[in-house]
Amino acid sequence: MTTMSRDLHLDTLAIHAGQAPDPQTGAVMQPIHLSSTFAQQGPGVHRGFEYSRTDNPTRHTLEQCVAALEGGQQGIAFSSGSAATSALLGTLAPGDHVVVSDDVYGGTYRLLTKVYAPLGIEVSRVDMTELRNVEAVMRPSTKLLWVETPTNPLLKLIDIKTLGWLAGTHGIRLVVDNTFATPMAQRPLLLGAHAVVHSTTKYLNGHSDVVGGMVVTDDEDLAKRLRFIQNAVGAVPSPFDCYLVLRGLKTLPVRMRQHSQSAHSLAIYLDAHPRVHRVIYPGLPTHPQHALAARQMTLFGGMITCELNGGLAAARHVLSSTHLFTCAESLGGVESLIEHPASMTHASLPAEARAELGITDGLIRLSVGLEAEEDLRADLQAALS
Ligand code: P1T
Repeated sequence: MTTMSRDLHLDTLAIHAGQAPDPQTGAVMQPIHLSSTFAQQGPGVHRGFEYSRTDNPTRHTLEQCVAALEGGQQGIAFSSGSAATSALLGTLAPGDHVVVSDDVYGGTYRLLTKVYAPLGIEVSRVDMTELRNVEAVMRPSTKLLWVETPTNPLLKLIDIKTLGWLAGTHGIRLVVDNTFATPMAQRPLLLGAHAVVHSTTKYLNGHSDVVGGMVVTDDEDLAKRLRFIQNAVGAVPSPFDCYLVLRGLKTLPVRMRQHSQSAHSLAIYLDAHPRVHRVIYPGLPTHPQHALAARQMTLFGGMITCELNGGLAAARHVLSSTHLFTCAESLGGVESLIEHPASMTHASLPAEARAELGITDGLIRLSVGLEAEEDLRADLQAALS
């Protein structure tokens, strides 16, 4: 299935890639292989599986499915998005330099500065919406460009094709965290990225009941090193979690279309609301990189960030007044969530960095779920009144 997969549509791949009815029983759905170990005919003679930390059939299927969706050859699954990020950073050596976009998930910034910087990895944070900012900080020791697009939480758009070209001319790698967009909205490997990272916790699973991560790459050498880290460190997802993500993936295309449609209309509604200072949504013509969004993305996604008039007090009021939008960290589930980046997801960013970026106390982030859009609008309307 995965060898034919490139010619099929994403809607089809989401359901079938890496999956065929079980040859022994005919089961149409993938079995959950809970076994931690696998019988060998003799020492080292086996059917591809020895021990579940090293490889597991359910995990293997998930890796193939996500790789096909991203248009890549190799998927390597981890027990969280942060573990996937850490595995990629673990391929670096002391003295290596990483350029990271200034607006990234707080936990990614924390990993870089609090775990990898003390081990000798050098980090430059820049606004990657301008190519010249990246070029200005690159050094002979630069090994990775690390991009989120849209960024978390400010939904800035970064040009993957241009940065893929820049990385290529320097013989280094471009990593794109595709958690917010998903392959339904953009496929970074096809635009020149060397690896894609996901928190599968979010849209790929889509039901807020799994924590997981994934890296997809066509780079054989990188894949080999990541598989080594996957096995040696052992931050692997359980077979049950892999099954849940596989199950979630089957509806990813329909979910993403609906998330995007509802988010787009709510963004338009919020943009006209007198209590809202500004709305950031890639699909709005007022978004500073709207033209890039239209070029690079096939859907604008389900995330909206907006700044309320009235600062922290207004944000607190809205977050404690909505009923359908639950105040919680995370995103990408069928249910709508609302959060306050400054005190929740991005609290690990130093206050000066937050201020410099514009993560103000009045900023709120919405993950628009699959409830009726009219009900979500009424919920926001009541909370804003
Ligand atoms: O939570 P975990 O599965 O470890 O994934 C980390 C991660 C990586 N990349 C991006 C873009 C993310 O948004 C996250 C996690 N983000 C949240 C929990 C959040 O609410 O933004």
